[in-house]
Amino acid sequence: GNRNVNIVIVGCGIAGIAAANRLVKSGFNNVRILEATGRSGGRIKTGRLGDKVIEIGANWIHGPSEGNPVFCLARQYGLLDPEALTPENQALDTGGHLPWVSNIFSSSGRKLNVEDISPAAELFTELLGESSEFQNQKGEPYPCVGDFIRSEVRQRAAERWKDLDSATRSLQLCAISSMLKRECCINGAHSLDEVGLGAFGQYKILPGLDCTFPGGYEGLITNLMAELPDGLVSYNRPVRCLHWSNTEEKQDSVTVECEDGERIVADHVIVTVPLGYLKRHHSSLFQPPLPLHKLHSIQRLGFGTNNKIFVEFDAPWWDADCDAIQLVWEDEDELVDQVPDVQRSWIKKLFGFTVAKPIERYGHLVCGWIAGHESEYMETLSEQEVTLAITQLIRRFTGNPSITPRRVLRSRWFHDPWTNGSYSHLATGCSEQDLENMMEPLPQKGLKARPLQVLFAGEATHLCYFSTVHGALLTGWREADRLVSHYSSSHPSERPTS
Ligand code: 6YU
Repeated sequence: GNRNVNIVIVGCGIAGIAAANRLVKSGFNNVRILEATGRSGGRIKTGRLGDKVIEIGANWIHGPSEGNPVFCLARQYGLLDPEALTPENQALDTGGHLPWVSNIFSSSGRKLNVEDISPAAELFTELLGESSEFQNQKGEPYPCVGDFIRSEVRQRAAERWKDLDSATRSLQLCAISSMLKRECCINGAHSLDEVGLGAFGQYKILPGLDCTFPGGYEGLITNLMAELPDGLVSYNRPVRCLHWSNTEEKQDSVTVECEDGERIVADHVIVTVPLGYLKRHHSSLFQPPLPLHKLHSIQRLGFGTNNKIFVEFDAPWWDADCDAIQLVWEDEDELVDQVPDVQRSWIKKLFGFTVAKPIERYGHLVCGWIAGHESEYMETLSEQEVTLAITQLIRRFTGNPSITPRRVLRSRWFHDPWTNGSYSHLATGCSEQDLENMMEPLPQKGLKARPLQVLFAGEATHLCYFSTVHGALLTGWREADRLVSHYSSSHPSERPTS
C-alpha cells in the first residue's frame, strides 16, 4: 500500500512541510523533502536585530479566524498573544484595511494631521474596493489597477474637490501617490500598472484583525517540523532537474536530479519552489519541458519584490499610539508609484514605516516597506548606503537634523537565489485560469502516461489566498490529499510496485 510509495517534495517552506505532515499522517512512510538551503521555513524567516525578534519574511497572520489554518495551528501550539485569540479579534472584518493610528509626515518637514489627507484616504479606499468588483465581469474599463485608480481619481477629484484650494488639492494627489506605493508593497508588485484589474477581486480576505507571532513566525515551522520523522529533510540539496514522462511507453518513475549529481527515483514529486524561481529556471528544471499553457501562466503571473528595512532608534520620533508612519512627497509628480531615476531617488518608493509593538518587547523599532525595482536596487547597496539614505529621509520628513538610527537591517528577497522576489500577484492579463494551470499536475489529464508524476504546491498555486502563508499551507495539504485520494480510490494495478 502507501508504505512503498516514494514521494519527494522539493522545497522546505510551509507548503512542503504541510504536504509532508499530511502524507506522513496518512501512512506514507517514504517521504522526503529536498531543500536547497541550510534551513526550513523558506519565506517564513525570523531574525534578530540586537536582542529583538524581527521577521525578515512573512509578518502577519492575514485574517486570523477559524477559517484560517495558520491561525488554528498557531493557537494550538500556543504561539499567539491572548488578544489575538479573543472572539472580538477574530470577528473583526477589516476588509484588509487595518484600523491603524497613523502619523503623517511630508517632505517639507511638516507633520500633517490625519484630516489633512482624509479626502485622499477616503477616495483611495473607495477605489480600491471598486477595483475588486470587476471580477468575472469581462467589462473592466482598464487593463490594470493603476490606470483605473489614476483616471478615477482625476475625474472624481475634479468634481469633489473643486472647492479646495490648489495646494490642498495637490497634497491629496501626493498622498495618493504614497498610498499607491503602499499598495505595491501589499501586492508584491513594482507598480499598480502591472496589477490586473479584471482579476483583482480574485484575492479573498478572511475575517480577523491581522496578528503577529510574539516569538517569531518560525515558531510555526519549528512545531510542524517536530511532528515529522527525523532525517526527513535533506538540507543544502538543491534540485536541478526533474525527469518525468508524458508518453505511454515510459511509465517508469520520476528521476530527481540534484545539483550535486545525486539521482533520486520517486513515484511522485511535489514541487513547491517559488514562482520567481520557476520563472527563471523552468527550462532546466523540467525534462521534458512544461506544457505550453502551464509555461505561459508561469510567465504571465506576476512575482515582484517587497522588502523591509528595520530601523531602531534610541527614542521615538512618532506618537506613543502610532502604528504606522506615512510619508508624503510633496515635490513629486502627482499620482505616481514609480520613481523616475531609480539610482538617485530609490528611497522615494518607501511609502512609510510600521511601528513594532508593544514597545516593552521591541523598544523603538520601525519597519520601512519598499517594493519594486527601487527595492531591488536597494538590495545592491551597502548597509552604510542604506543607513545614510534612511537617516537623510527621516531627518528631512521630521525636520529634525539630529535623529540618528541606532541600527538598520534590510531584507533582500530579490537576490535570494531560491526565491527571486517576494510573492505573487495577478498581473495584467491574468485570470483564475492561470492559477488553475499552476496547480495542474503533470502529465496532463487525458494523456496515457502514468498520472500524478509531478504535483505543484506553494503560495502561487492557490486560487484565492495566493501570496500568503495560509494559502501556501493549504496548497501543501491539497497536493498531499490528491495523492491520498489517488491511492485510496485507484485500481491496484495503478499502484507502483517497488
Ligand atoms: C502572510 C505576511 N508578508 C513579506 C515578505 C515576504 C513574504 N508573505 P517558500 O518560498 O517559503 O518555500 C519554497 C522553498 O523551496 C524554499 O525553502 C526554497 O529554498 C526552496 N527551493 C527553491 N528552489 C529549490 C530547488 N531548486 N531545490 C530545492 N529547494 C528549492 N504571507 O501570510 N503574511 O505578512 C506576509 C510577506 C517580505 C517575502 C510575505 C506573507 C508571503 C509568505 O511568506 C509566502 O506566501 C509563503 O511563506 C510561501 O511559502 P511556500 O512554501 O509557498 O514557499 C487585493 C489583493 C492583494 C493581494 N495580496 C495581498 C496579500 C498580502 C500578502 N502579504 C504579504 C505581506 C507580508 C508583509
